[in-house]
Amino acid sequence: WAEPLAEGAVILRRRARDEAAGLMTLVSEVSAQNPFHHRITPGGHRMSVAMTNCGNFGWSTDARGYQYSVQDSATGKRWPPMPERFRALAAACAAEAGFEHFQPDACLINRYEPGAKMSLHQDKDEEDLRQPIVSVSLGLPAVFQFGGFERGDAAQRVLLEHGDIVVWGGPSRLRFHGILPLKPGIHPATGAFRYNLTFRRAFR
Ligand code: MD3
Ligand code: FE
Repeated sequence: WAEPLAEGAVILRRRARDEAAGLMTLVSEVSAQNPFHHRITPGGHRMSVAMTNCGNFGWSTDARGYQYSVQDSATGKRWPPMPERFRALAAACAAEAGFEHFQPDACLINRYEPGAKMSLHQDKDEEDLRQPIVSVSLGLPAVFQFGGFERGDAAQRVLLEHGDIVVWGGPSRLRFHGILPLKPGIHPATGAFRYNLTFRRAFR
């Protein structure tokens, strides 16, 4: 069921639950080609979230900064192609939220282990901020923080569970957001982890 979260942001609760096993198989295939990796931020910190990507472009960070690139700077290899099923799911969910013709060219896959978190940040490395981001949560639940337009603004907390999809667009696109440290647990679909797929249009 669809639940408006804020202007431009819609949670499609459990939208991917029935196809989660198939999505996880594809995540495994992508990560067999480009393994999950704890990247180092420009500030020199090792990220607690492990990441990989698929699609024409992938998001990563290293000593030079944050960027979208056609190859993984850690391996020098191109990212694996975005599975058609990923692309179709992201486009369908964007359309359900009112964003027609969403054509993602990048899919960032985040893997959270117990204690892993993502501090409050904005996503603004994409060229056209009128394009939404579609996120798919799989596995262990996490507490998502949804803030305002400035880092210090109060944040609401939303539990994101297995199969939940959120479409973030319009005025919500530039809101600060983050993930609180993951509580340990075992999920039948993902074991000790939470995965999050974010579909983006990096370049026009
Ligand atoms: C709100 N990932 O990869 S997904 C990220 O669960 C990221 O891994 C989190 O934030 C995760 O950048 C949250 C939900 C999400 C993604 C993008 C957004 C929320 C957003 C962009 C704008 C506003
Ligand atoms: Fe983000």
